[in-house]
Amino acid sequence: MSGHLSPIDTAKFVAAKRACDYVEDGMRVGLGTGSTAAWLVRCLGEMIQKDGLRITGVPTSTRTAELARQVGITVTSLDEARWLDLTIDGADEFDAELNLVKGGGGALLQEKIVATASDRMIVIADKSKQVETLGAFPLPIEVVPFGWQTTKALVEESLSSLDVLGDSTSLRLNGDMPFVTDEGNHILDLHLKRIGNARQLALVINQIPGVVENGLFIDICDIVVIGHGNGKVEV
Ligand code: ABF
Repeated sequence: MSGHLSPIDTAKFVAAKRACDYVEDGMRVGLGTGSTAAWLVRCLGEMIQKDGLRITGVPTSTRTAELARQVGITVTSLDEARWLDLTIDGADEFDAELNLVKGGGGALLQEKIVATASDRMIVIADKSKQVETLGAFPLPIEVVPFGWQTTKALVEESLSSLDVLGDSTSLRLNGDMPFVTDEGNHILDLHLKRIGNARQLALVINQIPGVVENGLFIDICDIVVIGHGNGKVEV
């Protein structure tokens, strides 16, 4: 399955493969979104085919649901599963406290709900996602379409009192049209450069009417599995 991979794909693949060690027979597993999580889904599919692994997967996006079904994972909804043993997902950034920025793929809302409903969350990532301070990656905020320009203005205004660098936000586009999430919402990307107090920022943003959720995952991730381009893995 891994064939001839570029260093970046090798890093993603080895992280995903290593995270499979945490998956046990009979588990209910949250399946993340993104290219690293796609490697995980393929690896789990192989374990189902080759080793007879039995798991139930709860996907965090329609993309992941489609891939999971293709590789033979039994898929169910979170409402059906209620609580999960484990969620494995990618990230855009993680710091030493295992705080994350997620949502570059636009699936942050389902990702956060699923991860929060899990006994354990494991992030799989290539080394480039590790940062000293969060914020270089634009922070995604999912907002309802109604009045999104007002919501955007309120988000920008709220930043003036916070420990962040930068205050510009942009509406995420899909071609010429606003990007639409699986839940029918839009995404604002906050270009902050540096997030000094991620916990405070997450709380303040989520209090603004029109904001559904933000891409900061605080106290949710338990383990980060880091893949390197040379095939090495750190946990
Ligand atoms: C999901 O996919 C997102 O939360 C994150 O934005 C993205 C990471 O993508 P990739 O694994 O392709 O870098 O995990």
